[in-house]
Amino acid sequence: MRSRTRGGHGCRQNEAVAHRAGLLRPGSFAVRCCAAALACAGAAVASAAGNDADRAAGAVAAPTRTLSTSYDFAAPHLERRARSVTISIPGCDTRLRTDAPAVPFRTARILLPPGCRVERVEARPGAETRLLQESWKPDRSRTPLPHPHAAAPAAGRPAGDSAHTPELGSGGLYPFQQVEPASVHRLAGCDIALFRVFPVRYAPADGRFFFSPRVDVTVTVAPAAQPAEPRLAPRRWEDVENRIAPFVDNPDMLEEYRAARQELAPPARPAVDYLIVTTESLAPSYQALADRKTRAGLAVTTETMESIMTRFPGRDAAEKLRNCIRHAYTERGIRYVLLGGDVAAVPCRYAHVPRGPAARDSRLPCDLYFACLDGSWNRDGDDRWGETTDGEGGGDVDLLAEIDIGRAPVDTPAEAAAFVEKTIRHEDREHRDAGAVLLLASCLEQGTAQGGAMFDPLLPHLDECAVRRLDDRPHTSPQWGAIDAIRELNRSPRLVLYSGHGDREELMRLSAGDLESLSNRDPFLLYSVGCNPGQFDNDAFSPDSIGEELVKHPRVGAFAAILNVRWGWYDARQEWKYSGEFQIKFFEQLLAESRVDLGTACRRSRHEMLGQVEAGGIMPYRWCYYGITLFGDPHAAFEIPRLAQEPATSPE
Ligand SMILES: [Ca+2]
Ligand SMILES: [Ca+2]
Ligand SMILES: [Ca+2]
Repeated sequence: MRSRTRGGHGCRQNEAVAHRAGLLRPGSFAVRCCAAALACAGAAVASAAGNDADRAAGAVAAPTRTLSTSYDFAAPHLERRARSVTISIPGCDTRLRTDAPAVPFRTARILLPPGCRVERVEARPGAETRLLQESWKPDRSRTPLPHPHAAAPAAGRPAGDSAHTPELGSGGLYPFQQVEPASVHRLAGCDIALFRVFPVRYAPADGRFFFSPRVDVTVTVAPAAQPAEPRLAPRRWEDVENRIAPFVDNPDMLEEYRAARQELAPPARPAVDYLIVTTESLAPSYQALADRKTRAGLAVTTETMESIMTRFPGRDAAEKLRNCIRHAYTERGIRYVLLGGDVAAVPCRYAHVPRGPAARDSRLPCDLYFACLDGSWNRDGDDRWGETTDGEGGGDVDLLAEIDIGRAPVDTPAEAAAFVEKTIRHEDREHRDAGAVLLLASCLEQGTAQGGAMFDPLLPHLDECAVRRLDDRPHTSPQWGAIDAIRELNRSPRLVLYSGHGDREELMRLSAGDLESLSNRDPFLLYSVGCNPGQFDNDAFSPDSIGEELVKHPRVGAFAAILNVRWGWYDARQEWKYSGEFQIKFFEQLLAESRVDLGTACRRSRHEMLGQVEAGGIMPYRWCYYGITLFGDPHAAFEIPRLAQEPATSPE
């Protein structure tokens, strides 16, 4: 059976629809918004709502209100290992903190009323809690491992990682509470609060597990301080609604935003869908792409960095560029941005995720900065963008993207022309072997860990494809090399996935010199979870990173690639954790509709992972969130052949 209940974007929307119709699909979690609470939430109410005695006595009512939501959970699946039990629930992710019990959770996403903040959140079992298991130990999270090439992870813990001493809540249960706040993020000026809801809790004293098939969550909100800077006022409000409605658990709250929204004056300039940012010297090379997008029905405009530098405010080129994109979003309604140049032409912004003692270890070139347009991403104004307290009011930075973005990592008109030619060829001509998929996997240095294990959760999605593999399994030494990889790539697969170690100059066991042997007749889409092949901020080096070379190679190689700009991450026993989870979500998004844009699939898959993003410790999920980068046209569509099935509901 296809795993369509793992929390895909469309899936959530279906559930919301199912609930409103009174139908709940078996085998998945379900959401119930408390009608009474939401009705009561229609106006600001006192914490003791309706307490006339208090009002009569002149008591000042705290202007709080509550939002209530119920979450139903399918029965847990218990997998016993030698000394422990792994618990999973359809539709839930797993909370991983080193040395703490690995427990399933579901991310609750609550659209806050306009101008409100979270004051507190509470949860209680909505149905009888069951004893699930006795005298067993839960699987404990291991230290996450990076994918550095040919370097076995150092003994001990990486910098920033520390053993998690579980704090026990009432009754000696872990997690401490049944719900915990994760973060608050903003989508086009609307605040969405994320919480982790734990249906299973564990009593370390006697090894008992308790399962709550339903959890009722109550969020109390209060008026927030006026934001330091005005909220984004997007030109296309319908786009915002179409994105938020399937994403949150209480889409009815959009009504309040609709009511509070001021009617904007008619825009002076026509709307634009697709913005190309490049330089004066590269701009002519993108004309063919602009023409192609225009024929596809998009309104396209091009901005040059030379012009942006003189017309937009900002402390540096990256901030000026972001202000240009914000302006194009709010005034002209852009949906896609192509950053049409390598870092020397179109700047990058470094985001900060503390990792090691050297400052350079903690900096990731992060194009997400140009797609998540709420707030400044650097509230304290220092030289570190993207810190976990760099958002509005000291909270997290904005991690909900308003637009879809990709980068063409080109330096010369010839490279830009090669990129455009492959992009158009992919768009105009059906791949001659649409179902051809190549999976490349290498052994990992940590014990018996195998990159190939990362593909196993994906295989149900590839039922209708002709899958070929190069895989070291079950061996723990390389069983294939560059010659084999070139041979398979030259069979012209349409989709190539690589799971294993990489480096700036090595990917799929190929080095830059090997690329001269490529002769694939149709360009492919590449997704790699290995370290560093997308290290595009490398203009001090030549050639570029191997991922960039694959995308800009004339006529052959990839038309688009999704790559790590720095490390990828995995777990020694569950290799598909961390980077692999983002990859799985990406494919779920591709499968959610018949044709999905690559930029859209990247954005949605990130958003699906948002409940995992950490605010402390080693932060592998945040690392992935910042570092996974699309090199290619964000509007390029891609379709995976699949079994006939009922059409999924389109969230946009
Ligand atoms: Ca945002
Ligand atoms: Ca900062
Ligand atoms: Ca570069």
